Amino acid sequence: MFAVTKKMMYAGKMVRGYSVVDSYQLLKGQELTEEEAFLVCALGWCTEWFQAFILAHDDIMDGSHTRRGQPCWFRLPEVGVVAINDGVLLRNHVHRILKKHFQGKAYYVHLVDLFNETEFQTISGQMIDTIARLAGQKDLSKYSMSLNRKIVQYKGSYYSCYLPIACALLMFGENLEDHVQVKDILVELGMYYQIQNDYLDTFGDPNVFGKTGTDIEECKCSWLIAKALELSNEEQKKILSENYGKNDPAKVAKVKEVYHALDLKSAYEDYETNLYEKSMKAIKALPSITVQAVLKSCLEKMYEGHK
Ligand code: GPP
Ligand code: MG
Ligand code: MG
Ligand code: MG
Repeated sequence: MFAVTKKMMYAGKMVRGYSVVDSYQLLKGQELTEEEAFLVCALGWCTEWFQAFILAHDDIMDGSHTRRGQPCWFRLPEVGVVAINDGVLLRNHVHRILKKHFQGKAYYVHLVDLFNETEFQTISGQMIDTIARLAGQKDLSKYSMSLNRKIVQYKGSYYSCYLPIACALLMFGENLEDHVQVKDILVELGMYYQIQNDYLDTFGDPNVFGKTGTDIEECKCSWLIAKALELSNEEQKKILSENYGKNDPAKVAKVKEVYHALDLKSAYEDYETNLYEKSMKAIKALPSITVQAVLKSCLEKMYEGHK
């Protein structure tokens, strides 16, 4: 039996890579051959190299300091702007791995297209994230839940949630066009994943999450500020406008005070609970029990420690 086990601890949880492997194992429902185990791991690594490229570049653009409990790659004195080239190199690994191991497979062209499309969606999300910031710096009232939804959908959802399971489906011989509902469910779940990222940027413990948040200082249109603007009165809106997006710990503290006064923690927990129930209902309505199992496993993993 070629079961893939989590024997070693890596810097990073590798949720995307493991998601490819776990999903394929559930689809197959029986022991993988040695070749299948190798190929599915190679695909898992493609999602991880893709994520490494994204994060190396994202940390430069966000002016971040730490990632996975260490200084961001570009912060190392001997790296600096060379991190741009390193990111592109990581991204190129995806297509080199695909070519080397999948070129002869019928689904090769679909894998290549999936990674290309996911990259386009992710960089488009990053573009909306950075353009929105310019608007928000001038006028915070431009931020809204619908703008945040667009950002989280494109910059995080497709590559974090849809990509790994789509890889497993392709390798299993499925046609992705036959799984439109699966995609819709995963995109919603992926948005939750990114909203959790927004939430933890302010409310997470840096010692646990391995990074210090910069969303308030960087004036990001995060789920928290969008929700705060939705719930706040005029006085609170004024405090947010005067203090959001400034690299000043006293101003950041004032924004956090408003977040606490609005009890954003409860608003986030309500969103989390509703999404779980909505997603589970949609999963149970899918025609294939096997595909249901893949998505249920994904849902449960995302909610581990939350429910
Ligand atoms: C995560 O946003 C989004 C990405 C990592 C997509 C970036 C796209 C690029 C083309 C670089 P985030 O900045 O909130 O993530 P984190 O909080 O982990 O820095
Ligand atoms: Mg970012
Ligand atoms: Mg970032
Ligand atoms: Mg973030």
